[in-house]
Amino acid sequence: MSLARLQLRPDSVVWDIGAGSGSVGLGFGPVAATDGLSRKKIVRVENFGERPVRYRLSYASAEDVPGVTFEVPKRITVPAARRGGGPGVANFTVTMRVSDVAALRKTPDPTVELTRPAPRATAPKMPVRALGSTTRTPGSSTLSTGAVKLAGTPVVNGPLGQPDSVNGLLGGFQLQASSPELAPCAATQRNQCLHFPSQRDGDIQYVGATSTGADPAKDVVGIALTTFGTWISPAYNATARGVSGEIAAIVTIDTNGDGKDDREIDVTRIAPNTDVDVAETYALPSNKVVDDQFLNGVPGSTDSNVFNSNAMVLPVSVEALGLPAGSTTISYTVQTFSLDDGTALDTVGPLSFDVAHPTVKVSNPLLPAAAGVEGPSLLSLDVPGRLGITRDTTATGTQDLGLLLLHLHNSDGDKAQIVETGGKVKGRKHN
Ligand SMILES: [Ca+2]
Ligand SMILES: [Ca+2]
Repeated sequence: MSLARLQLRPDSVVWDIGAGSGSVGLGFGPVAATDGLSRKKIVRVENFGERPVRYRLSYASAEDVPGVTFEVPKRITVPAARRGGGPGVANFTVTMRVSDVAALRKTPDPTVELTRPAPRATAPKMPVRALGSTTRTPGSSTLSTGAVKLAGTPVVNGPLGQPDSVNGLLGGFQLQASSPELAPCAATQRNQCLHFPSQRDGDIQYVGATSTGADPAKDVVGIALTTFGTWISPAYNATARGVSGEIAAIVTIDTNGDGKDDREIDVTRIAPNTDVDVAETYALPSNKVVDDQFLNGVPGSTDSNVFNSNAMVLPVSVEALGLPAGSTTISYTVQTFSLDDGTALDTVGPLSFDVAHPTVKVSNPLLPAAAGVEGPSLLSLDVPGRLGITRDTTATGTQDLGLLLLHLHNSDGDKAQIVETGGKVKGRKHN
């Protein structure tokens, strides 16, 4: 916003965006955009001078955002300071309006790398505190091999795999657990509860798993989780602990059924001061890094809505799991921690998953190579049409609660969808 025709005396006028903050920055934060959506912010201007001042206002962009307009009034007049103290005050409204959702583009932050990270030999591990665990009774769904039909308006803004494009992505998983909402902490309960309402972003809602197969030479397992609240960043950052709204998610895996964890997956940054979030797998107890995979399984050149979300996919290569010969079943536990105060929040598991035989999985179409995925993909494009489903009842003793679909680009609270029966999915909406 620029000022014109203005004779300002030093310190005579104050712009205040927040209540008493003195800030002159104005941001709308992340917005789940739909056509015609608008948001408003009030700017308060205080005049400590003896005369009224008049501003002519206009909006000047520092970085163009196609499909979005910003409106300000043409003029404001701020009255002179009141006699006996107190500034003259005028408020005006800044309106952000999504004028053309199809024109929206994403500009990658310079801290996001667009290519696959190389595994690192050592890395700071997240602190882990033991929690009690919950186990779900294995169940079964009535879904059968075939297809589910997706309907709705897709998010397709530009070619797949281009850094400024946004294409809605979808993941399908064997739903293995549905975790209840945590209650606020009380004097008698300090664990498995919310110390702050913002910790809902670590309150696990659903956990699921899938795989592209069981071949150590090429296949990948994906652990999916959703939470009841929306996180700002999903990754542990050893150099910026305690950033409000950040959570840490870890998955511990017993690969040989002896009751001891052999692998741990952390959601972390590949390096300090970058926003390249990875699922990093360690061998236990050596803590040696054995795998780094992009969070959600796609590189930074394909947007997967990592930040300000409540759904994520933690991939790990089958090779890195180091399964014993002849065995394809793992037992895993998902835990979340709040970085607001370092407390353990929620835990789900142990859950049993057969890497070679997911009871239900999306068979086609999977993301094409243009998305930058090396090898078989865990995700599909979230577009209307048929989504092929393969049902496999070979696995025994694994939690099978249906199909968990993650619509990674849907709006907050609308990303997870449970399909319990075969056939048509009604009321699907993308936004
Ligand atoms: Ca929960
Ligand atoms: Ca073990």
